[in-house]
Amino acid sequence: MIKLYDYLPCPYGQKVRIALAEKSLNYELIEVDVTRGANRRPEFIRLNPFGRVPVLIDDETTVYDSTIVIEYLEDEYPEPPLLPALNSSALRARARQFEDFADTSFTPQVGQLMAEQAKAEAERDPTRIQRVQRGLENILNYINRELEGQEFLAGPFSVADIAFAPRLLVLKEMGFEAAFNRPHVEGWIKRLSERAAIANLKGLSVEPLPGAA
Ligand SMILES: N[C@@H](CCC(=O)N[C@@H](CS)C(=O)NCC(=O)O)C(=O)O
Repeated sequence: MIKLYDYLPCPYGQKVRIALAEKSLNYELIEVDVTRGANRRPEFIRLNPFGRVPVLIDDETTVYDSTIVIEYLEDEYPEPPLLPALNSSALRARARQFEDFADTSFTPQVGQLMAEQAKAEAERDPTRIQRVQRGLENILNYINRELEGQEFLAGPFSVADIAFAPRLLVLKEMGFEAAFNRPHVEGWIKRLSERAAIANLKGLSVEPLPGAA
């Protein structure tokens, strides 16, 4: 039986839950409230010494970090695949690059915007907000160009798309229209939202989170 230690609003945990749903894998969810420090308890640090969700346990195997967890799932439960075919090395590299870009640039920047918006208006840093908004505009313009003539970012639906989905889906709620004047992004968001694994995703929220989120 698979166990997933996660906090529902965490975009990295959401990546893993999308992958589990795409692969129709059942699991037990154990909630770790990172906003209340539950991830700092010794019993959780024993699972992940870095004290971060998500952590997946599959029988004797404990894996943390969303990218590595999804790679583990891909190795252990290859169907349906979430990376391009084994003989498409270039496309596989492209999918991994987009996943890394989403994890280390897009998702944290949306997180910074959430952190600013959660503050009282007088305490917000307008320069930071402007810088982050410009950064997000640049990312979305780039993605729009990369999606021209493509359904998904790296061939068939893959980890590249999964990694963007969690934060892409909350941007509108934050008053930031990702699809605004970007027809390829608009079609992509629509295609992503129609997938059951994404449509049924729990925990979409604009709550700022500790860590890289
Ligand atoms: N690179 C990690 C990032 C995970 C992460 O940042 N998780 C956040 C919640 S979204 C967390 O556990 N934060 C708690 C902390 O850093 O204290 C992954 O992809 O799994």
